[in-house]
Amino acid sequence: MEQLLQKIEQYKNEIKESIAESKDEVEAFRIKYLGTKGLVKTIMGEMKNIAAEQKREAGQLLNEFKVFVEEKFEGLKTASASDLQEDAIAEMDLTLPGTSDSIGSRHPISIIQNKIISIFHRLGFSVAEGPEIEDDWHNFSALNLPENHPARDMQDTFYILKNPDWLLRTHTSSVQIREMEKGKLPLRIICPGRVYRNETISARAHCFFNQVEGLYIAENVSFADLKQTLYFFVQEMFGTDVKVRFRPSYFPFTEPSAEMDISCLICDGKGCNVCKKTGWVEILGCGMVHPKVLDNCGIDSNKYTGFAFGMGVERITMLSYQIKDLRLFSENDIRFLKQFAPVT
Ligand code: 2NM
Repeated sequence: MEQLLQKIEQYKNEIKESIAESKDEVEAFRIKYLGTKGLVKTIMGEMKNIAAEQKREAGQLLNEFKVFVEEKFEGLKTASASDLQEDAIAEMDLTLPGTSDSIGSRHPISIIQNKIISIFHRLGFSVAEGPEIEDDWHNFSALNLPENHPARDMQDTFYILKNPDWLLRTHTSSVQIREMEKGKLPLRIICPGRVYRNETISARAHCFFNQVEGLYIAENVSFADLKQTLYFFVQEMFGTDVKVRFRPSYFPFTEPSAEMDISCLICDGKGCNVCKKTGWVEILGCGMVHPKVLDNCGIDSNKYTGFAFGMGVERITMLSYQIKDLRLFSENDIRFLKQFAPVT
C-alpha cells in the first residue's frame, strides 16, 4: 500500500510536467497513460496485490489518479488546439480586403413605383390599397361601365367561376370607389397595385401588371388643377426638359377625358422606334370624375368635383430604363434583376 502511494505521487509529478506541442504528442500522451496497455491500466492491475482490508482505500486512490490523468489529457488537448489556432492567426494577412455579403437589389417596378408614390406624396396624396379580388360593383358598375361594355367581356376579365359576381380587378379604380364610399372628403389618394387582364402575353402586354391611379375630390377642383398636378409629376419623374401634351380621349368614368403624352426620351422628339416616329409617347389617361360616379358613391356631385388619372408602372419603368420587353419584369432572371440599384 505504501509502495503504491509512493508510485502514484511519482507518476503525478511526471505527468504534471508533461507538455504536448502537437496533435501527435497529445496522442502519444494518451497511449502512454490512458491506452489499453497504458500506465493507468497497469497500475489498476496492482489492486490484486493489495490486502483485502485496504482494497477500499486503494480503489479510491487509484480512481482519483485516473481522473487526474484524464483531466491532464483534456488540458493538453485544448492547449494544443489553441496553439494551432494562434499559429493560423499569425499566418493570416489581416490587411486583405474582406468579402462582402450579397444583399440583393430592388425590383425595377418597385423602384419606379416608390418614386411615383414619393412625388405624389409631396403634393399631399396618401396611399390607399384594396383587394385584388373584386365584385362587379366596385370594378365596373360604380365606374359607370354599362352592363354591355366590352371591358366586361369574358375575353378581357378573369372571372371567378364559382361566383360570377367576383373577378380579378382590371384596374385600381375599384380601390378609389371603396375610398369614395367611405364618405370622408376632401379626398386625395393614389392607389398603386397589381391588376389583371386576359391578354395574350407579348413584349408589350401581360395578363398582370401594375398601376398607379390617382384621385382628388374637393370643392372647386378643376381641369387646370389636373393639368398642373400631372405636369409637376412629369417634371419630377423625367426631368424639366421633357415636354407634355394632352389629347382628348374617352373613358366611361371621366368627362371630359384626356390622354397625356410626353416628348420621346429616347430620340428627344426627333422620331424613333419607341415613339413610332411621332416624337411623343403616351404615359397616362385622366379626366374629371363623371358626376354619375360621384353619385354612385354617395358624393353630392353638385357640391364636389374631382379629377382622376391612371398610369401603367411597367410602361413608365420601360421608358425610364429603356427596357424593351416587359416579360423581363416577371421572369425573375437574376442577370436582369441584379442590374438595378442595390437595396439600401
Ligand atoms: C384612368 C383614366 C382616367 C380613374 C377614374 C377613377 C375614379 F374612380 F375616380 F372614377 N379612378 N381612376 C381614371 C380616369 C383612370 O386610367 C387610365
